[in-house]
Amino acid sequence: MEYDFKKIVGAFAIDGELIRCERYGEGHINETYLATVNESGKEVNYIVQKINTNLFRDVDKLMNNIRLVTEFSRKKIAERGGDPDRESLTLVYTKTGAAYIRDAESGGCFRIYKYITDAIAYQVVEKPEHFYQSAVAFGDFANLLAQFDAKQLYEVLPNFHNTVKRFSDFENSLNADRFGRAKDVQKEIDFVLKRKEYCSRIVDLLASGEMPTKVTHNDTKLNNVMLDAHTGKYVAVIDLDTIMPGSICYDFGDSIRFGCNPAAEDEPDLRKVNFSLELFEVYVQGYLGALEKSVTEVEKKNLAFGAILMTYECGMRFLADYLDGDVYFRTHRAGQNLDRCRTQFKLIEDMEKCYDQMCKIVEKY
Ligand code: ADP
Ligand code: GN1
Ligand code: MG
Repeated sequence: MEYDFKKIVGAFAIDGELIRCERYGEGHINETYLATVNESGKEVNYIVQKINTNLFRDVDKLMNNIRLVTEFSRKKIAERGGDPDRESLTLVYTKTGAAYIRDAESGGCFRIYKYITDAIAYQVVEKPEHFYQSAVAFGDFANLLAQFDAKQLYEVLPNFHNTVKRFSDFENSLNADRFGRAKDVQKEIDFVLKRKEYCSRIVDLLASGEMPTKVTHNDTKLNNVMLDAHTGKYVAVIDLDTIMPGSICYDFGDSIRFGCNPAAEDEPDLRKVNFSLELFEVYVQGYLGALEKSVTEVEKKNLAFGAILMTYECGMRFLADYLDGDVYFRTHRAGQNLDRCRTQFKLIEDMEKCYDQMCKIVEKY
């Protein structure tokens, strides 16, 4: 084991002996482990995460956000007769009541969540029903937090979906070209530059107040929702690091970006990467159905555009990271960020072609 997990898990309010602790999941940001503990003869699982402190500089404030949001949603879930341990992320606090520990040996920051049992986080949509369930999950999550006072939240990653800022970050990576990679990816660079006008549309609507700023999840990938292993129904929304003020067009768009593609996010064979209008409709139905009347006209008018914008932003971030030498998104092989960027651009081309149809579908619901 890379870290002394016996000691780390031992610092939390868990009454048992650690049996094993192994790498788990496919997140790009934190290091996730599945810990199995013997609690009076019973094997109980926990999710242990080493928090990415390169990115999350102020861990106290990050964890305070997560504490506030999970405690709020747990209360709401209990009030409506649900099971908070399963339907919400649940922090296990340390023996002294803290939300995380800083391990003296490695300097790493670790947190522990209760393991959501009998549930799966899918990497690609295997059945339309799963995607529908994820839409209902994120819609329901937004409803749950509708009364949560956003002012309590610390903006963990300022400008996270500020596409104007993202574009200028991209330009900086391009100008620096630290690894001399730009010359090999001119086609992808041009793809980004040609679409600069996309960047300011939602940023401006939020700034002028025409579009409401709401508490949003900001990382609404399919693999950030747990679905019941038997029924396929949604269980919980996870990965709460990026809960911040934002637009529902971002949350909606990010789900579409990831879920309406039957191939993996890093699929090297672009023939397998296609935007599915059928899945788009499935998501719209689930999401708008769950949100009901809380969606404004301006939001509705920009949902389809949000899908293109979030795909553009993500592709641009993957490309910038490729130019930077793969320092942000975890990679397992050379060229992975470039493959990720290319899948996003293929999806954008597809979406641009059927944009009118996407808008019509949104209008329908
Ligand atoms: P990252 O920020 O790196 O994406 P996540 O918090 O999304 O990390 O966790 C990575 C994966 O670990 C998820 O996709 C899911 O498969 C699994 N996971 C995370 N939290 C839980 C939990 N409480 N119960 C069960 N599985 C979990
Ligand atoms: C990262 O942590 P994860 O894997 O759920 C990233 C998202 C990207 C996504 C692309 C904090 O999400 O913004 O859309 O990868 N999270 C952060 O797959 O940057
Ligand atoms: Mg995740």
